[in-house]
Amino acid sequence: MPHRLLRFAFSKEHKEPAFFEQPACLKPSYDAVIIGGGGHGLAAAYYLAKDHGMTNIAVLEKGYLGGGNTGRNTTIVRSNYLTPEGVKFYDASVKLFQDLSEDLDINLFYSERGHFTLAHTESAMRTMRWRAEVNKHVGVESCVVGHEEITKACPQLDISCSGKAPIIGALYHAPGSIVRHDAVAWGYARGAKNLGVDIFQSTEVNGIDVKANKVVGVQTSRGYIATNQVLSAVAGFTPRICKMVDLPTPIIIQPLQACVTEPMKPWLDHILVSGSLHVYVSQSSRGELVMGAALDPYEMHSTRSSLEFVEGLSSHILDMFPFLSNVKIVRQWAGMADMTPDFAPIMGKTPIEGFYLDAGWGTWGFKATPISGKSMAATIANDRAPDLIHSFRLSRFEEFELTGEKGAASVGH
Ligand code: FAD
Ligand code: PYC
Repeated sequence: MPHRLLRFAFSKEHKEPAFFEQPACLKPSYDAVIIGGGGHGLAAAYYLAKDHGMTNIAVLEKGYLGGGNTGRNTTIVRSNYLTPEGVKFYDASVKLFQDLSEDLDINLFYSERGHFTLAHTESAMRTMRWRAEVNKHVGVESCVVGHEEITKACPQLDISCSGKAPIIGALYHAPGSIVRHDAVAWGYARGAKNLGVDIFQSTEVNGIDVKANKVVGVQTSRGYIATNQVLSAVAGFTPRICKMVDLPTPIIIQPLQACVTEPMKPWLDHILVSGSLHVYVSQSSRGELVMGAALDPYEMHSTRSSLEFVEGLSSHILDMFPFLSNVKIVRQWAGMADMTPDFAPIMGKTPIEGFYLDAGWGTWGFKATPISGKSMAATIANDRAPDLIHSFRLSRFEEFELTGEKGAASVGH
């Protein structure tokens, strides 16, 4: 073990500089408690303080900030969705992302790359045309391109995919970007803290007290908090938190895996997604290829990653880029994706007064971090959800008004 690490581990005098200090203890009561120190919970805290002047707020994180799906995702930001409601919502997020480094005063390495969703069949091309038309109608830059344009943008790609699944065209979305995911969590955390929000790591919520259908308090591993407003922003842990207030949701948890290669000189400018081969890839600012595949096809509450995943993914990536055969995969991991039946999130008020839900982010929620934070902050401050998230209300499932986004989900399902 490096000497420096040991020195800091055993010494009380040589504290590592902290990005921000944590208060010594919980206050007995807060105006609102946010469960989950991922991007969504932290962004909601930041906008509650910034947009609505609500600062008597606690964010409780059972692990460390960004240690959930926020720090496990493959950082793709885009708004080329299928429904007009989805496109408008994610477009508002892309716009917030474009100025976020400046707003939070932290370099998020926001990098606009252009995003290709590759089509290998005529029926996939039909979906691309559909998405392009909806996107353009709402003012989002997307168009259908032929294989010549894909080859021009990415000459390294074997357009025939080793003869197995020739690419015939793609949906091209110029604003598609990547951004450093953990910095998004840190930036929102520091911003919220500087505005007066209390953030506690290693603090688990074990129970939520409800009296006469109203939230009255939260039991935590650090003690009890009296509060009338609780936001659950816990992604893969949503069913556990909802059980605490007896609230059924249609969410199921499935693992989603990803991996990175050793770093290489920059060669891949764009983000490429293949719906048929169920793989996607981009190159990070460090030079690693960041890659992922389809959801694991079973419910499992675990972040275990498998050999089967890297084998399947590698074989498909090699169909697209045979020259990568000697490149090493250096890390793989998994996150717990909170999947909804219509591939759209669940946001807003619930039948329990004072209990708000920001969930159902499945494989697609990182890109929504800024706008979900802003929308949930408005929902809590006004006790009313903004129109922008009306299509994502929990009650849509009993009203048979689903917001079908399966055709725009990047990874296979
Ligand atoms: P999280 O970041 O998971 O935060 C929730 C937090 O709640 C966790 O830190 C957890 O520890 C905490 N928590 C849970 N229970 C408790 C409790 N009882 N008490 C206190 N704290 C608790 N989306 C995209 O848009 N683009 C992508 O490219 C993309 N790629 C992905 C790749 C992978 C491999 C995975 C797994 C997901 C991907 N996603 C992507 C989805 C995205 O990561 C998530 O939807 C998003 O990060 C959810 O953020 P969050 O803040 O809601 O949840
Ligand atoms: O939503 O763009 C996305 C995405 C890519 C990989 C996982 N999710």
